[in-house]
Amino acid sequence: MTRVVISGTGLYRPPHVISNAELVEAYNRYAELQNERHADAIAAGERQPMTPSSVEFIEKASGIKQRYVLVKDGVLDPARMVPRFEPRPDEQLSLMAEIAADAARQALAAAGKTGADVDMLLCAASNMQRAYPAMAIEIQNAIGAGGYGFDMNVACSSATFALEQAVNAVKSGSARCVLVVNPEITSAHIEWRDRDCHFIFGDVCTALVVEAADTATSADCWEVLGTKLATKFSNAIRNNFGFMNSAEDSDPDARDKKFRQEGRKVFKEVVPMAAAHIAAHLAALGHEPTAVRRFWLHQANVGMNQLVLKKLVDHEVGDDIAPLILDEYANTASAGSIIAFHEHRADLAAGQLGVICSFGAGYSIGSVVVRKR
Ligand code: CO8
Repeated sequence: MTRVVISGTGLYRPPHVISNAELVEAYNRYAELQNERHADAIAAGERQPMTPSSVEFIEKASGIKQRYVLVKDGVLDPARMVPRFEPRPDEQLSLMAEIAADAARQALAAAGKTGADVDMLLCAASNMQRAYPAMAIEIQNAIGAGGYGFDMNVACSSATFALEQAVNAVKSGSARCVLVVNPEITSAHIEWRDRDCHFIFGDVCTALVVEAADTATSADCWEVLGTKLATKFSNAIRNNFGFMNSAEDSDPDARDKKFRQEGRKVFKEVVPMAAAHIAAHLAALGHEPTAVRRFWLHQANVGMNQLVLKKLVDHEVGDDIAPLILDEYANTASAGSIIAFHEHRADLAAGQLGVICSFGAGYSIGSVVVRKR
């Protein structure tokens, strides 16, 4: 059986930072303006006043301290509360392809490869910039890759689900070198006017190179020992944005056309599922959770990750076992666990085990067990 490795990773980090203080100041000003505008309805008891957001709540409830965004313009304007992206002509590289190509080139350079070595490209993310042509094909063209590409979306688990497709393609011989990119432009699809979720997400793009061990030349290779995916339908994280919207005569700006969740329900339901999933995956491969040197977990909530780990190893673990990146990046949907892997693996020694695991909307859970070569 062909041994498969992750031989390089890349990370595109957007140029702008929004701190919690800036975010809360803009939101609270927006809420004040709304309350002034609807003062009569509020006084008549026909409408609830908007309540302010707070930095303390955000940091305590989630662990998020800031987020990166592609554009800052518009989000912090209380009269707008939506980022202002410049539309591009069809002849120009689209924004999603641009950030993906940047992360892809970094991953290829780390793997000692060029675009010409790639014969399969997966663009895996929570949102695609357009319906078609597939983003992956535009990125394939931008980096000079051959073979074929396609898009896939499993929300926060898009990257791990794509990793399984990449690993299987290399194992079966249908591809030699697969590039997985995860461009997450979350800022265009969250509701910045909803205090329950305005703090959650950040923009980023990650990339991974997957190839057969015998073609890999990088000194930093991670053998994939196994992948395990699971889904279970839930409406607790949902977004009704889609191509039927205008034909349904529904308001494209209505609240249900952006990210919505029942955060507490997600927390309670997903933690046990994720812990059981990782434990079962490791057991099937003949390993105990305590044998794992590092967990690169989905980055949605610091408390959530601590609980998943506590269920797995029966005691509290620190950053050394399960590094956190969401304080700096916020929740970057499918890219979160890959950012953690990208930034926190250099200190592991040959032979040590790690687990990349995502969990989120669907529900969906994906785990990838790797060993440093
Ligand atoms: N400031 C102050 N108070 C607030 C705020 C705020 N910003 N927001 C809520 N509150 C209040 C609430 O109104 C509530 O008040 P009350 O008690 O009076 O009703 C109180 O604070 C507590 O609210 P919650 O119960 O909602 O607070 P939690 O402690 O549960 O924290 C979290 C909320 C942080 C959202 C938490 O529940 C959480 O992180 N849950 C896990 C969520 C998760 O993992 N989701 C995964 C989603 S990501 C994913 O799958 C990708 C989807 C696709 C990405 C799309 C990209 C856009």
